[in-house]
Amino acid sequence: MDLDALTKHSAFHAKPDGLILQYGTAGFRTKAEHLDHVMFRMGLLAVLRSKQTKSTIGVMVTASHNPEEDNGVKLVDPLGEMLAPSWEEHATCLANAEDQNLQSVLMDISEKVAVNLHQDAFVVIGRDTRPSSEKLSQSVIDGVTVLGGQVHDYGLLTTPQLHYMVYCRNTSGQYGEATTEGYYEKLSKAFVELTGQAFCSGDDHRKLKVDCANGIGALKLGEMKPYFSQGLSVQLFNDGSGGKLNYFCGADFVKTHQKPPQGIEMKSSERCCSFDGDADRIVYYYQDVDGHFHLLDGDKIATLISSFLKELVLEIGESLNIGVVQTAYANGSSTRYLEEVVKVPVYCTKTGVKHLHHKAQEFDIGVYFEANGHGTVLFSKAAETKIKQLAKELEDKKSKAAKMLENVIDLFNQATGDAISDMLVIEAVLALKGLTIQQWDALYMDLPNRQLKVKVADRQVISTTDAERQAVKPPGLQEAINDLVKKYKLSRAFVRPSGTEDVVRVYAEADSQESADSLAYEVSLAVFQLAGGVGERPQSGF
Ligand code: 16G
Ligand code: MG
Repeated sequence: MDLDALTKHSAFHAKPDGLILQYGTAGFRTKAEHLDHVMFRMGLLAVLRSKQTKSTIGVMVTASHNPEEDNGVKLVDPLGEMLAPSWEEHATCLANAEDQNLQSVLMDISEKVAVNLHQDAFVVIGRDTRPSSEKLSQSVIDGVTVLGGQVHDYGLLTTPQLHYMVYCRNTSGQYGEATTEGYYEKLSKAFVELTGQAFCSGDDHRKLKVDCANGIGALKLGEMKPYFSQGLSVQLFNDGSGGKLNYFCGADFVKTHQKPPQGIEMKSSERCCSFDGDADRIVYYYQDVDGHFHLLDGDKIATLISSFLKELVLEIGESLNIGVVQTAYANGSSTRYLEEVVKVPVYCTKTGVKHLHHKAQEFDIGVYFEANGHGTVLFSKAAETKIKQLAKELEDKKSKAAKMLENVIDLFNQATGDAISDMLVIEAVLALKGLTIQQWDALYMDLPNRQLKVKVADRQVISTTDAERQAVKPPGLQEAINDLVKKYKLSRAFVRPSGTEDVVRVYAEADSQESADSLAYEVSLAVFQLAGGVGERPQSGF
């Protein structure tokens, strides 16, 4: 380790006085102007992680669905997964070290994790389209090179594409070729093969309008379009040419406001979808003939896909177990439908992809989706091998189903949730089953729900258990929620501190929108009173 170089370079990336940041649900996230030192230091940390795992590590510069002025950074582990939880602590320590202690903190971490400093290191970097991202990714590169690590800068990428690159590189290309063309070709080939089995459905069924949140998804989906054009024609909106990133558009806006994004023309019954700012989330929607907006969120996606997979598994006659993983935000109707109609076991984990991903790995086929549209399907190695064997057998119903499953394996990004890959799977399933978006929507009726935010002095005064469904602190809060929930029918409510914003989130569902709104409001008031609310008291009426 060249300590002089480290001292010299870290001086160019000084930490602002008094700034403390946490490695949150998905990395560091805050105003872009406060992140330069964090980027440099995450470059350093990526080198240590690469040396320790003897693998390529990824660093993604993005703040996903946050406003354009924000930015963020997250590390990607060898198999394309989120950074191991034990390393999040090291990340936080390193990001918050005072400049003069940087060296000693770095040495401390190296010792704790037993890094062989002579080992080579390789780090790949991607970034979203935020104005601040290019400069910040240069700071990551500076951090990597000062510790002698090698860098490959992919430049603009969606978050899932970076996960894919890392996974490819660490499996010697077995998972795919570690280039954007490799990604486009792998997914498109599987999509075209899979939809090739569908009865020809009219042209209208093959059209999809995509709101790209004025983000990186527009660029990458634009590049990819020609690869799958024989199976699907996509029309891009909010492609970044005019509007601002995530501003009145994108998956997060559509899901939380339950209304269409600006900048998209929707005709009745047209199939539309929205990506978020780094293209790892997707939600679908349409407007009915009466002009009513219908949202098909991550829960509806999980249901469509689980039913499809269940049918294929029954067809091939192998005892592959399917499990579905959701969070507390999953609509109660979706859970009931999955358990009672699709007949698959459903599990609930804490919010954040890493928790769902981890649980989903326990099954032969693990389907995980957050209601906000973040998810994928994981296949165990054993399941994949079995499916591939069957697919090679002579043409019969069984091998046909196995071939379709083989395409599905290739189509899902096995490393993380991916809006592009999820979109192609959904489009393929709709085509194969001959379903319109209305028919898909009609599988079950969502319970009306409402999400609100409450500002408090310190959101960590709230702690939860039971996959965030029960508040254990502050005292009295859960009892208050229980009493409020009793006032409404088919109701449920919970609160949790956000992992990405300085707020407490409130979720409520009930038999009518009015009840869901009123329950959410009452729970917000309880949070405000019992958990140290600041600023204006929560208001009723939406
Ligand atoms: C991050 C998570 C997402 C989660 C969201 C919750 C990843 C890659 N992303 O965006 O899964 O739903 O945070 O945000 O894990 P919250 O803690 O602010 O509610
Ligand atoms: Mg995102």
